[in-house]
Amino acid sequence: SLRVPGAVRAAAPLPAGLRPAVQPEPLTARRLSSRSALLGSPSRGSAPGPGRRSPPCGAPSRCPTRTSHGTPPLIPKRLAWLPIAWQRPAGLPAVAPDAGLLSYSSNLNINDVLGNYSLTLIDALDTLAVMGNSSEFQKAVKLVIDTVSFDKDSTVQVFEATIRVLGSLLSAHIIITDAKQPFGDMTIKDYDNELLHMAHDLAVRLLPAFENTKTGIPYPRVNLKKGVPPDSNNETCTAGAGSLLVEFGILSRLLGDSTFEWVARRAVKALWSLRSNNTGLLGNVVNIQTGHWVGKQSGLGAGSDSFYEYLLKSYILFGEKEDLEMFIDAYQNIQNHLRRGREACNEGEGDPPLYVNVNMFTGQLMNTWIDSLQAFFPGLQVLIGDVEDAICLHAFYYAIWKRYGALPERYNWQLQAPDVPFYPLRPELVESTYLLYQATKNPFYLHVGMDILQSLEKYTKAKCGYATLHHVVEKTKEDRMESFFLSETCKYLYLLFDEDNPVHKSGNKYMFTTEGHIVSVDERFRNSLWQDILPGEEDSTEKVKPNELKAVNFSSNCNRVPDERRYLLPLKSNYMRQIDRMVGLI
Ligand code: DMJ
Repeated sequence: SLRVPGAVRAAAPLPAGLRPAVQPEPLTARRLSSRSALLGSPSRGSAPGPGRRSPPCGAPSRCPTRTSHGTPPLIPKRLAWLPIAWQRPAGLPAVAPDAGLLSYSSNLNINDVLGNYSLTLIDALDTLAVMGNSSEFQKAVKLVIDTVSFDKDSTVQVFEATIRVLGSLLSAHIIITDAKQPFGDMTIKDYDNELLHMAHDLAVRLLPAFENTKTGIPYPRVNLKKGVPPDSNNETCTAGAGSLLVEFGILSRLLGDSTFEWVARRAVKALWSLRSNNTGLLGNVVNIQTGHWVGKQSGLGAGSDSFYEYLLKSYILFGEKEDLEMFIDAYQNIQNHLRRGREACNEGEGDPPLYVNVNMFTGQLMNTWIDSLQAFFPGLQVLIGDVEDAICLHAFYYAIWKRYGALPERYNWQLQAPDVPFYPLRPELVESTYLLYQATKNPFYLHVGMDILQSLEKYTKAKCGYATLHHVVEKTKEDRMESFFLSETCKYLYLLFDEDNPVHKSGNKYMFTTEGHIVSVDERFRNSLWQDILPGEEDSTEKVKPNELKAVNFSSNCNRVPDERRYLLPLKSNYMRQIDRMVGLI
């Protein structure tokens, strides 16, 4: 049963069976040659530092991101709620620009996600393309090319810089250079691969994070000018260190330089080698020098989420068999140890299926909360074809949304109350809603999307944008709008209702990065020029064909939801009511 007595159980001591840390190959001069060239440049200008050390990413993120540029796009009528988010002048807060904002240097609500590099402008680029707004896309790209520099004395999180900035630059570059131009004319006059060069420049500045680490797992933060800060934290989270492969792999394959894919892949393998012998699970925070797990919690939310996502997405994009094998193994271990509740989503007795947080070594429950980040998982399940199970988990999160008009960062399913009550405009529930709609075409998911849209309008709309909810019960606002609101939340909502979007046309095959950036699933990403970074010489060239996925022993596949169910509730009403009762809705 999901209802367990007591609150948080103590974590188990480190078991003897912990696998030893891998000893990575050192980075060679060849691999780092481009880095030295770029990092050798003298310092120019400086940005105020964050003024504090941020916690490792296993903790619920309080990382704020201000909208740093305001570029109003032309928005179709049905999404007329959107432009306000772009109307914010550079650097102004979302709630009230004149409401006594602390200066950047003393405001503890500003940290190392920002980077002082026009984060929101960059993160939103492909949203403009997906909306078919070529004039604003072109204007925004030019603004990025003309004004953004990474030669800054800014200490940034490697993960956030990778998924939000590197990923967006690569996505926009792919859109600009696409011969088919499916979103309308997104070409840039006299484009000379500037965004790719910028992506390269940024990635080279992130490379020091992968040096001087005994495990090969990267440091969580680097200074873009000076490399890893001397007082750097040796602890990092699994998701932060192990979800770099999609962006780094694309960059390597576009440039024909294995460096980036090599370091990202080495980090994934190092983390993978540290999984528990007993359960096969990974923890959420690890020491990059000793390989010891500092956070032994294994779950699907903060600190872990995108690690699993990128095992599958790396495989989809690059076709490397080892990525799929790791994903299948991980998925199985998740089912075995994290999943609680009845066996089937839509039949049988018992509590609804839920994925809980357990001790990675024992599989025992560690606490009774789930976090809002975990709402991405049904979307990943859709991708692997486990639609039936996805329906159930999504329904649980939607019930929480219905109760609060938002998702609390952490929800305690035993206490039926938020443990951490803020909502920073996260996209995960919308993302899963969109992907479930694509898989089932059940109008229920349009209804969910409309419900979410209306809550966003009602509770988060502010004078100069959309604001983080400080407290989902009290509906108080915070002075921050995360960049993923435009890159993900708005994009997925738009796509949910835009049936004819080029993203949905069968001739175009796109995959979303973990930050919601579209990248085309393209032959050129399947052909690497190197084999030395891939496993066992023989295996290295082995690609799994997409139809081989069927052989995997999952309980369902994409066609599992039969047509006759399309206009029924995806989950039987008695099960829906059961979930509503569990979250205190009825
Ligand atoms: C995004 O930056 C990415 O989706 C990341 O993987 C985790 N979640 C945030 C948004 O919630």
